[in-house]
Amino acid sequence: MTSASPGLFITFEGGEGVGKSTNISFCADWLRARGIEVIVTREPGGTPIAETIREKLLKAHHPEAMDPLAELLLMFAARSQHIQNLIRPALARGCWVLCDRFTDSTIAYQGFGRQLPLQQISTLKALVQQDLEPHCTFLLEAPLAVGMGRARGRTDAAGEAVDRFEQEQLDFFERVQQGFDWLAQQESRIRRIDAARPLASVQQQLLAELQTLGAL
Ligand code: T5A
Repeated sequence: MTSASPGLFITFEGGEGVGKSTNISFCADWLRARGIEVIVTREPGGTPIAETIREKLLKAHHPEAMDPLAELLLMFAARSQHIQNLIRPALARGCWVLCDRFTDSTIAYQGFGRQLPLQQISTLKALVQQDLEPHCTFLLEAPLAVGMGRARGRTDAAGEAVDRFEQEQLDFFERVQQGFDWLAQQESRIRRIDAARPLASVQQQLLAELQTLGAL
């Protein structure tokens, strides 16, 4: 978080289907019931231009393969738009911003998954984020089979097709998971949440964590 921002910036991270959207919504409702102004947003996306970039990034089939560096640059292009037009203004107004994925996902998916150099990501991160860092990150962790099974159950129930990332092979997702594990060891802002447990138990831990963040 920037030192000038009165709001809190909280990100939710983890692999496919671990429960980020479900739990962001739960945390937002809980905070709003306590009179806190909350904005829920996501990456890639969050503003009209960033959502357009998201469509290109997630679209399962293109007439050509997406170059990994182009994918990385698009993630940061969407992020720049999101930070400038939504995240920073909201924090400056004193809102809490709850964001479904942020740069930790880029490190895990493009850095570890696609095996792009972490130095390139670090350079882009400095350019795009400057002094902005999440105040706190909840890393939802579950075995791959659990998360992917939940994600598949949700897309089947909604009649949706799998996106471009969900088409990847198991070894890609294993590297992504190693990336999140590595990040959790580097960054003290990351709080690990065992998301394989029943939802009520996951949410109990999230509330306990939220209560440590402010005078709630
Ligand atoms: N990406 C993103 C990058 O490669 N680089 C980047 O920099 C960024 C920002 C985004 C894709 O983009 C990639 C990563 C992604 O592949 P997305 O649609 O945001 O795509 O994909 P996911 O984050 O995977 O979203 P999902 O909606 O699939 O997963 P969630 O949000 O983690 O899971 P959720 O809440 O939808 O839950 C899934 C199902 O499980 C149930 C829920 O009810 C739901 O049905 N569930 C539980 N069931 C039992 N017990 C629990 N504890 C449960 N928690 C949830």
